[in-house]
Amino acid sequence: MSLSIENDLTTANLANIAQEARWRVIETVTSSKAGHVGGPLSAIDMLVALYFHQMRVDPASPQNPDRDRFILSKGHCAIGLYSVLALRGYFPVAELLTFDHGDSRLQGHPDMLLTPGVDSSSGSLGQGLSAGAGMALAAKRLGKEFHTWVMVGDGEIEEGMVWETIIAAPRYGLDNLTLVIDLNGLQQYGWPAGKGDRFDRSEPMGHVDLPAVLGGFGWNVISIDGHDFNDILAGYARAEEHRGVSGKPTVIIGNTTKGNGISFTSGTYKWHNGVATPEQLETARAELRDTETGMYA
Ligand SMILES: Cc1ncc(C[n+]2csc(CCOP(=O)(O)OP(=O)(O)O)c2C)c(N)n1
Ligand SMILES: [Mg+2]
Repeated sequence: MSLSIENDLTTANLANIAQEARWRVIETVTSSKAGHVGGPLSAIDMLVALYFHQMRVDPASPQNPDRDRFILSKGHCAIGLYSVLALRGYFPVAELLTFDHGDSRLQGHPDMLLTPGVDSSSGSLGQGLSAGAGMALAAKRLGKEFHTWVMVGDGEIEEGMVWETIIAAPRYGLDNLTLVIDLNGLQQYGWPAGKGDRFDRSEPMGHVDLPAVLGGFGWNVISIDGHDFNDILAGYARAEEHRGVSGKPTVIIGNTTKGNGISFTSGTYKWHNGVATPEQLETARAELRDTETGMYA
């Protein structure tokens, strides 16, 4: 059974896939009349790079014990993960339109018992890194090579449980664990923007020197532009190079924009969640159009 990495894809291919994934997010949330938009769109490039380039996975064998693991700890962004999983072949793209229906495999927050490719249920913020550390520790104990990736939001890391694992993971030498922080500068609500804030609300971690803090806790720290595929792939490659060598877990700080890729959702907390009007959906369709074929099937 092969665990493939589709690493022959160019950054232009990956960017094209990400545009389609963005379209699937807004199309699906509009059709289901509920869901999150801003967080999925900030994460999508980093998710596409994981599933289409970095992780050793096989969509035909989602339970393969040797697969790399991924936990979307910011589980409200499930539709971003589902869009990428569908495009990668875990289930039909058409199934996305069942999103959040009562009898769907694609619930509003990830359910590892329902959805092929989902390695951990999530949605109650703050818990995914602990589960990921457990998986990484298990890999070490079992002598397995797989890598565990966890993605958290910048609002999410206000949760104390995240920091319990940030403290514990270096003690266990979990150099097979990589944390990706989607530093999109916004959470759900919060305070009006102050001096130095990028968007229309105060940044959850704007006052924290995250590289210094995380480095101080004993993590390898890599900062990237989370919308630049060259940067993302280089960051991921460096994180994997640490496995079995550095004795330290790695954190990738992905600098992103909430709602990235669609003009009216970009950089505003108001599109944390929401349903597009027919006019807004047409705007999104025009902005995300496939430059070669016109529109996605
Ligand atoms: C424990 C917990 N508290 C509150 C919520 C409600 N909630 C859902 S998303 C969200 C904001 C998350 O912000 P962030 O982590 O920055 O996510 P992103 O910007 O990527 O959407 C909140 C408070 C939750 N899901 N879980
Ligand atoms: Mg955020």
